[in-house]
Amino acid sequence: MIDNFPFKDIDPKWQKIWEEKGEHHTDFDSSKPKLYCLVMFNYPSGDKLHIGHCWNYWAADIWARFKKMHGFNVFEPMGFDAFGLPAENYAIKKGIHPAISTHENVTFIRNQLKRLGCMYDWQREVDSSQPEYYKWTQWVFLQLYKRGLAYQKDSPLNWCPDCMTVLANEQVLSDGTCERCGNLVVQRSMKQWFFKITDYADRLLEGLDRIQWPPNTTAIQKEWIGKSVGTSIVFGIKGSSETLEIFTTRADTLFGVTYMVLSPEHPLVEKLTTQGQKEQVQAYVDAAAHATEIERTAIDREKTGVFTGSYAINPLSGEEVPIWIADFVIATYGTGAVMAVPAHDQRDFEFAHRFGLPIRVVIRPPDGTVFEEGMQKAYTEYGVMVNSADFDGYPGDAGWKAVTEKLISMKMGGFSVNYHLRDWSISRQRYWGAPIPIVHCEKCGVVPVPEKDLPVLLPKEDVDFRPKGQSPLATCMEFINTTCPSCGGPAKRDQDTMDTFVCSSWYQFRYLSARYPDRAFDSEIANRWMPVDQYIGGIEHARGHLLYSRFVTKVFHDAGLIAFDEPFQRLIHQGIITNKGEKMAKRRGNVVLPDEYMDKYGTDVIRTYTMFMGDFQQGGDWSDEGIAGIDRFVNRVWRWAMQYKDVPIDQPGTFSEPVHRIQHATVKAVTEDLERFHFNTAVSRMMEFTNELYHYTNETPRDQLHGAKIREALETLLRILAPYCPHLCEELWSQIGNPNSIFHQSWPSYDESTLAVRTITMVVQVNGKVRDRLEIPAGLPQTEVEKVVVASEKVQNIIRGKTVRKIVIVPDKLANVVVS
Ligand code: ANZ
Ligand code: ZN
Repeated sequence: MIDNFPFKDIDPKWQKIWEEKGEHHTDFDSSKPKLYCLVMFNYPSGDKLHIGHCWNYWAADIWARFKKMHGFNVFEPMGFDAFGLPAENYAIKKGIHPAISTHENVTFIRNQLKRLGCMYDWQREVDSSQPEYYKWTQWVFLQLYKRGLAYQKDSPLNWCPDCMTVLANEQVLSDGTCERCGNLVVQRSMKQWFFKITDYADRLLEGLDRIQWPPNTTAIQKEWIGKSVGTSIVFGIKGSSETLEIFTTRADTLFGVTYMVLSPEHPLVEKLTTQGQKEQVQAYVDAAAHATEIERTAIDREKTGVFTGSYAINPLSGEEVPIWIADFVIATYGTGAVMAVPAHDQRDFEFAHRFGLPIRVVIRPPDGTVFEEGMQKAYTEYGVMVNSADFDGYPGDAGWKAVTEKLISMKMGGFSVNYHLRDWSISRQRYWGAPIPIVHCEKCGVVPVPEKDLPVLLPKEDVDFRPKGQSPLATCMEFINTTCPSCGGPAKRDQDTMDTFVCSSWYQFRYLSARYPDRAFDSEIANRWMPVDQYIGGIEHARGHLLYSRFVTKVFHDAGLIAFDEPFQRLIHQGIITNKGEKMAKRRGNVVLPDEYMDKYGTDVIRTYTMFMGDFQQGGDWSDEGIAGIDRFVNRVWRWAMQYKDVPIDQPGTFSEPVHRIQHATVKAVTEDLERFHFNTAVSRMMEFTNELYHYTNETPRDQLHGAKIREALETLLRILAPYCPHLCEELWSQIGNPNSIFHQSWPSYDESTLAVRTITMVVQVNGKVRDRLEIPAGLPQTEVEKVVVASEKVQNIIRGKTVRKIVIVPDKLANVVVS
């Protein structure tokens, strides 16, 4: 009886050997082809590593090991995205300084990570909260500043009253709540730092066609960038020299404008409001300031608005239409004002109904159907222009362009492109982040900190880091008071810190030069090692991190630092793991931690189980019963290997054709599955192969086993299982006498020609007389042949009622059933 896999000894044994030999330390100068496999780095918010993280990390590692065995020089780093709100909130809750609590969490998680059996190159670990790292985050800020891509402005922003900080648009959920704490986000106007990501809108769109990302993710980015091609139109104002510019995608509806709408924040609101309307308008503007953009633009929201008392003049018809204010118009999109066409825009239609404004049809369906009578909703399709003077009969697309041309000739408008993407707000009124490397001098104004003076250290002592609505750094005088780098006079440091998404926007570069003290990254290494070949992480980052990283990479490119301009060539997302069908969540108390399971079953079983649980990109359901099944499988492999690894390699014997065939078929299937991240189906194939090996060895006496073939089958199985079960396979690999790591072996190949089942015709006799011919697989074991022969209908007809004395078999040729 052979014992089960002694993982308690074997797991730490191999982890130690790998570490001592520097197995996972990537040699950047190796002549092998490079492969940069990156998984989104860990966010140490106070929670331990749970199975959701591991699912990601293991998938990445299995794929990377698979590629390593294909001869790639694999780089698989790991680090900590250690600044930011969750880490800081955790510290506040515990009453510990964030520097201390974050350090403790990082240490804890690093130890958990080291048990996972992944190929992390720990020599290149990064921690974004350490000065050696954030010095370079500040340097990134300065590069953007130098290029005019970092600027300050007063602007209405998302403010979370609970976290007491500004949030980027990407951090506000679609229901208007804070993604961190779930509280309702409000609007507040403040002076903030922004990165001008909008300058890159077109290139961020264009680049999507050059990378292999899930179509869903590129679609999300496209929509978020929201390129919109249309017309800007200038309206005159009755009795005033002011003009009102609007943006529209439907210039073909210009003759249907029956009123105009300004956003409550529009600069003309005060000027255009007449005496009689003042009070009403002021009340409305005040109320609008409290609603978030998401609430304001919700389609099902009841329309509200007020009349300013002024009128605009339609540049083509000369008609005068009333100017209203309504909060569904967003100050920061287009020009912050719209021409309203209630017959052809649903929002305008509802608004017109509510306030009794006229509705005029200027577009009809191409077949000319008249639909004004009892109109229930706006007709928003493209059609043909009607009631539009000289433009009647123009079809939609030609129509809006013709109207625009006309406006151009009158100098009352032009073609215009707008993006829904906004500049990235990066300043946070919080303590736990990289200080913004800017000094404010009374004489010189805004002065960047010279690169040689970086890092601007985050003061550790004597800072009351609890959120108060203004940055905690503002009250730390030793930090705030400084001298101006330009004139040497007294000056104050910027009191805000940077959004953590700035830290994570460039970490993929830092890994490559993690210990370089004198530069953020080495350009030559980056050009050789990037883009990242495979990036793995959550789709929830589609509008945030994945966009920011692309932006920053493009800026580096434009600054002449790198030759490429996309950071992540290939991307995949993990699915979601549930626990008995329920979403894993801390508040449900059903989050699975890997540690207790690795204690009970060993790392290899849990690695394999998580991959078997479901399709990596679709998700899976965790169950303890499922683990038991994989535990049986892994131990079956171990026991079989231990039992047959010593069969003399030169022992002649009979070999089973099906084993040979399944071996090749398994290698083929596993290879194809791993290439496409189908980790679960590959496990099933390896189980089938293992079953067939048992079948063969159960049927064949040990001294008749084919030594060389047994060894070949064993080595093949170990090599394809190694990415899943690295500890077990290393151990067996060394036990069968191989001096080097199994991961230095090449991935097994397969022979297509063996995959087809070869059949032979077996002649079947009863008492020496031919009764049947059967097509059966070649090399079928004796017992199987007997079953098939006796089951033949023709044989059955003759032997019924008689006794079978014996069956004589000439392999692959003839069977003679002897009856009496
Ligand atoms: C007149 C019109 C007539 C419009 C019609 C639509 C249909 P996208 O595709 O998103 O760019 N709009 C412009 N600026 C706005 C703002 N700041 N806040 C809210 N809405 C605004 O949409 C462009 C359309 O959104 C514009 O075209 C404008 O309404 C509205 F039959 O103008 B349209
Ligand atoms: Zn100065």
